[in-house]
Amino acid sequence: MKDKHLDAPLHVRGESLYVDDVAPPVGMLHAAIATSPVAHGRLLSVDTADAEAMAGVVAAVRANDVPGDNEIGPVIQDEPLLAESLVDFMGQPVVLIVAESAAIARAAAKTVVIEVEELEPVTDPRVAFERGSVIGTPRVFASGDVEAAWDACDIVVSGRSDVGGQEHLYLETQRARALPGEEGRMVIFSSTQSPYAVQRAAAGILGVPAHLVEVDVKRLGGGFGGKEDQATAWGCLAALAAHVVGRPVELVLDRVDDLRMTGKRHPYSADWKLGARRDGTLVAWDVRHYQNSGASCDLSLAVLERTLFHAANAYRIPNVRAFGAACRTNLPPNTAFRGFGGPQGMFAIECAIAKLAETLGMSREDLQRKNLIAEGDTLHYGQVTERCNAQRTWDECATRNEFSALRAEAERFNRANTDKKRGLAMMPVCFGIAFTGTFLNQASALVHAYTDGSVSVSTGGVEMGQGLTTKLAAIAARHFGISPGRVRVETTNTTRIANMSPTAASAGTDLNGGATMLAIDRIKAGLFDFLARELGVDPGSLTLDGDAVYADGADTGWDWPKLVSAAYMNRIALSAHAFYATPGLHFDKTKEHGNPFAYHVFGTAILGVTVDGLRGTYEIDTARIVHDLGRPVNELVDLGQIEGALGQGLGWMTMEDLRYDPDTGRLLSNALSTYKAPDLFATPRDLQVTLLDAENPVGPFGSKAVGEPPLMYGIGVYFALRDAVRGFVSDRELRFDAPMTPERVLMDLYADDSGVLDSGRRAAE
Ligand code: MTE
Ligand code: LUZ
Ligand code: MOS
Repeated sequence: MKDKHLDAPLHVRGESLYVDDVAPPVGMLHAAIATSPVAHGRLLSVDTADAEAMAGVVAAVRANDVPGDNEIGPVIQDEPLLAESLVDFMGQPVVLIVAESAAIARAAAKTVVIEVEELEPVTDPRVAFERGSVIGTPRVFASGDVEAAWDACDIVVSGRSDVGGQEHLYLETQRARALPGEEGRMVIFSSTQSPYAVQRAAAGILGVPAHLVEVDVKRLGGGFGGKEDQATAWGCLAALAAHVVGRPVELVLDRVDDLRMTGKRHPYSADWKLGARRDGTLVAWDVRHYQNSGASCDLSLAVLERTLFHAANAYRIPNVRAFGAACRTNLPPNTAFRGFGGPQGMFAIECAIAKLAETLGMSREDLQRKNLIAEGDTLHYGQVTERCNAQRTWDECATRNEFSALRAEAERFNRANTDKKRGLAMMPVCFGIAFTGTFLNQASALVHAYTDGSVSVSTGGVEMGQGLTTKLAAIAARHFGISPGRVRVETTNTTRIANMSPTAASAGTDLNGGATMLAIDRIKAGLFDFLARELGVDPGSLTLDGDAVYADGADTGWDWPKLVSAAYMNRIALSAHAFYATPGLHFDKTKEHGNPFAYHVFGTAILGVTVDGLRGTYEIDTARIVHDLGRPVNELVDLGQIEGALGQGLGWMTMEDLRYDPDTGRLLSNALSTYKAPDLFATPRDLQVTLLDAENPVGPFGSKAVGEPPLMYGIGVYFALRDAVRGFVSDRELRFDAPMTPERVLMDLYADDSGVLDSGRRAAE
């Protein structure tokens, strides 16, 4: 199906409603936050007298106003909602000011005087690790015997790679609105990927049972992982304020506050060793990942786990040892971001492969192709690949796009030009689909058919722009056998769906689509039993297609509206709730082996760039992708996901330069003037996506998840840039340090080891 995203007309006309577009309830107040001025310290005093004296200020809320537990950590309880005695990152919430307008609240928050005794902040994960500042315990995923394998290698390369964080930059900044009701009820409208996380945390903060808190989500103006867990604090703060003042309260972060107060993609530093035989066959991979987790756990341990799952990307390596440590630093807690640690894991192995190729004098592509996983290979965490399309997507990508011709053309260009050089890279991706925390792979749906034939579907899935609503409506219509216009997907609400998992891990369609189909099965079974009695046929002979009911393929004269209204008159249920749990998943954390994923998504991209050797600037000319989506539920929506993910991935690898002051922990890239995000002009002009002809028996209607995997094609851009830089300086040692900003390119071309630029240097080489 190629239908448009259901929200597209609303977005274009500006009619889509977000949290604060709904008319405010009578008496609603606004909140703003006073935050820690330092990255690490002890609170000495907090003076809110000036703020409270301002006209229009209603309350100043502190940690001791929390009626329940002042604690919102999702995995480890290490995160206070409002700071009590210690502050662990700059921008950490300390006081909540509630006022008649957002402008007054913000102005008042600025007058709060927070006195601290400063403690030394740590911003570097390696320093944190040396000092034993580690969250949880380090994990090691291993297969074979790495130590014993080095002897079997003809060549071993080692090195270090560093990769930066990334700002989510959702268009809609974090926000929530809380409405107190009777008997302690609190209704929260939140921009969250995880309504249940907000409900659970807010109930804990308010000290009430979860059933007193209702969370409702219509849609998000983007989440990208940044609202998988980190929408919770703002929902809780709005609820706390509403509880204290007994009136509705809205909390909206402006862009600058959102940038400095929220966590981002985790920066990683890695040490590695890769061993191979002379012909390029990989033998052993040893990698140590130091994750910059920020000040509290948040989702860091789950992110780290996925880094270790994807530590070998799509390559067959018989001996693997992947170590990972979540290193606690004094930065805002880093969090989920599209790919969830997978991209950082893949970046390190791709760096090692680049170095090995250079050392062997082999092309990077030959080395990659030679070692791609195949059907039936056992991955280093014990899962055996099924319907493995790694080699298929690679070969189709290389052949269809005539990679060798592209290579020859780039070489011709590079011989003819001295100031500009072209670079190429291929990037294979193998990404596991399922939450790595097995218990999260569950979902429910509540489906109603009304007597007029219209249908309402509620699930725990959140629409964040990815088109989940569009795909769920299509799945429901198709599974019923009714026309798509009859189906409406409702808001995501904790009273209709309990204990929902976040919409994340790219699994939104699989999980919520799976539950929706089960609920529809129940309704249809009841309807067909009823109709079979009416018609005197076997219920198994009945089918619905395009609103018409058939018996053994022959028209019965019954259609959908007639069926539901007749069923209603005969007291047949027209509603059903169903529960779905992804089958076949298990993982043994004591052995770090198991079957964590329902399946893998495969694909390969060719990336091409042109670098200007005088300016360090570049253009991303080409992205040609062959991607495995199975049989997409909505091809147009999924193509949008692939293109958007690529854009986000190449931004991370090239221009998005997230910087904190290493000494003070202050965010330096704290506005869109200092943090550059890709726009349309960064999109490759030659962008071609081809879908692999493949089927996925375990996805809805044969489809595969789409959201995250294509982000990792962006990693190929880094290696295409490196390839182009190699065209200028063929045998200089180059660092592995992403993002490859134009500044970094210039450093690679002209700087000596101490970082001093020398314009004569390149000419001399
Ligand atoms: N696409 C849009 N437009 N906006 C988003 O916030 N989030 C991404 C991806 N695509 C996102 C998006 C992330 S991080 C994930 S995990 C998936 O969508 C989540 O949705 P799904 O599970 O329904 O694919
Ligand atoms: N969230 C999570 C995720 O809790 N577990 C995961 O495995 C995951 N993967 C991707 C994105 N979010
Ligand atoms: Mo996406 S990082 O799973 O929200």
